[in-house]
Amino acid sequence: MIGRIHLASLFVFCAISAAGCGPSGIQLDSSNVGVLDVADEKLKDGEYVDYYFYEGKTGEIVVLDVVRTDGSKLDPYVILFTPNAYAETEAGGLVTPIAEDDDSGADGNARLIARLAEDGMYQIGVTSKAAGETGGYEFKIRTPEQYGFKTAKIGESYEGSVEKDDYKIGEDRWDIYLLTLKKGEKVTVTMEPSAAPEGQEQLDAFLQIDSVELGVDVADSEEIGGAETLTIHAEESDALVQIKAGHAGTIENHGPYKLTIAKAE
Ligand SMILES: [Ca+2]
Ligand SMILES: [Ca+2]
Ligand SMILES: [Ca+2]
Repeated sequence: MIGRIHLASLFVFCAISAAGCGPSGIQLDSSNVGVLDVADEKLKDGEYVDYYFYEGKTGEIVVLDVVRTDGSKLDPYVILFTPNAYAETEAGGLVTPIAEDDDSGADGNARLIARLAEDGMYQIGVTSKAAGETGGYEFKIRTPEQYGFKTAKIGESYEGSVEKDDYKIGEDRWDIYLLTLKKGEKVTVTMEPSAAPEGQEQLDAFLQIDSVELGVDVADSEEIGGAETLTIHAEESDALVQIKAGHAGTIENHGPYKLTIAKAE
């Protein structure tokens, strides 16, 4: 989850005197191939960084993927910053990270799922896990639908099944549900195994919350009578929560389940 906080340094887009001048954004699903190298700017802990911009809309959910290219030894890391901050950075100020990710993609690659809270030009830092890393990468912004992620609502239940062709992270398969919470809302998420098909063992359910924004409190998942349950509390602000419904053992242990999202006190 949120591992560390970076403060981006000054980034000059155009002459200070050029009024109204700002960065131009990249498009959804466009391929942005780049290299982190010694000529790049550095974050304060010494990681090289390339900055990109995306014109986002209020409530939009985006998936940011940074994948190392063939032959690259980079351990990709991605940071999403507050929108419309470039004017402050031109004046020597600092921009604030909203969310960041190291390894949510496959094979150590970075994948961040975020909800954009306001209209604006968002700044994104493509960087590395450790200081001084160099190498090639491809950066893309996509919609959750492009990955088959489902949108969940409070008070609803969903029948699903963890299967071998589900979304893969390492050796684990997941069904991904995206839930938007308003500030102060608290929910209990329960994943209950359903009766297994004839001749198949019942799923050993596993529940995880990932890629949450700052200010969201998540209790550890606990098993109660075969069902996994956990509580999420959006303490400080509206928040996007990524609910991952998966399997506890190997993927040989797959099967159907029911996921319920209930309002908690
Ligand atoms: Ca670069
Ligand atoms: Ca990484
Ligand atoms: Ca599934």
